[in-house]
Amino acid sequence: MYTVDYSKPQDARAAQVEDADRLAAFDARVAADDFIEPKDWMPEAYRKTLIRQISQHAHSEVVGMLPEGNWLTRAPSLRRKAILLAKIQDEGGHGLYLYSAAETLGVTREELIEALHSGRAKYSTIFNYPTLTWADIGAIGWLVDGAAIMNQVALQRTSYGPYARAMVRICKEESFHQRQGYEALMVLANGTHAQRRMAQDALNRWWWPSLMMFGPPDDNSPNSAQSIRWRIKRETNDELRQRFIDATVPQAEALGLSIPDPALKWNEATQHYDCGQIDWEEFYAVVRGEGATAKDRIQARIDAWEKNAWVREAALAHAAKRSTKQAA
Ligand code: BYC
Repeated sequence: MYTVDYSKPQDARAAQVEDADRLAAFDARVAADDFIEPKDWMPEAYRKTLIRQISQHAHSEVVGMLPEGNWLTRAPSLRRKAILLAKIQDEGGHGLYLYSAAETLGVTREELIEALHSGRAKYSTIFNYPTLTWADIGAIGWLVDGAAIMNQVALQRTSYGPYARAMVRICKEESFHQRQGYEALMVLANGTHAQRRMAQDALNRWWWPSLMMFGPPDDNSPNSAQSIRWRIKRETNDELRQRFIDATVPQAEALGLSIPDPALKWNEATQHYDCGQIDWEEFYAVVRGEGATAKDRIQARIDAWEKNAWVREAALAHAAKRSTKQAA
């Protein structure tokens, strides 16, 4: 059994001690855009990197249910409530596909959950921001799911088969999430003065944290170079962030809302938007779990795990009873 280990992989040099032929064959398959499958040989550092990234992705999906769940009982109409409920259930499903993909690498679900609860595993910084108004639910769909799709479309071509296949379905669902968020904000942006102000305030608070979702800048991203070589990551943090900015600015203009960045400007020469400086101090503070929201998020997950233990026990007892009957 593989024990979950979030320490840094030793980089490709550690793999040199492993069988050189198998390593060469592995590298050739990755270079040929072949998928690596669970039973295939893989360098230990590749396995570790995948477990880290896939499980952190799974944790993000599940922790991401919490800020939205906060608004389920306060959705402004039955229609909005049904949509939000469906979206949150989708996120739970994404977590399950991703935990299952991580388990194919030899780690157990319990080990992964323990790493989240003990704070050893990370989850996306974006979910440590509070949802203060209904407009935040629209902003999460539009910006947070929008940023997630930008990253996940690229991950459909990641080199590990189970992760790539999980992404295909996740991307389909995320595009519905992005559209429902945009549509909810469009209603507010075209509504009363107070609703419009609420939409602008949500954009002001979610814009910069959404840009941080893509991770640190490329020159300060310790995992990127190796992950790109292994084709776990297909594009860099900065490339994906830029693509998101370029796609989202015209969407904000269509809503009649202003991006809270005075330095934002179309650059004719590069054919991209230039933007202001991201507050990386804030990003690293949120990654370290500073602030009350992070503690609440983890406590909510621990409470859910402990209070619902009876469901897991009942399911396991039922499965054991069925297999005893079948054996008799
Ligand atoms: N938050 O070397 P780097 C969703 C960490 S959820 C926290 O660039 P890497 C949704 C990073 O882990 C979508 N930590 O790392 C759900 C690393 O620390 P460790 C979530 C971050 O892995 C519900 C360190 O910073 N999507 O869609 O090469 C409702 C250095 O970074 C963050 C995914 O998880 C962050 N934002 O690249 C609505 C996508 N960024 O682990 C929506 C899959 C960086 O070395 N993940 N760190 O201690 C990825 O693509 C990559 O893991 C990342 C980071 C681009 C996020």
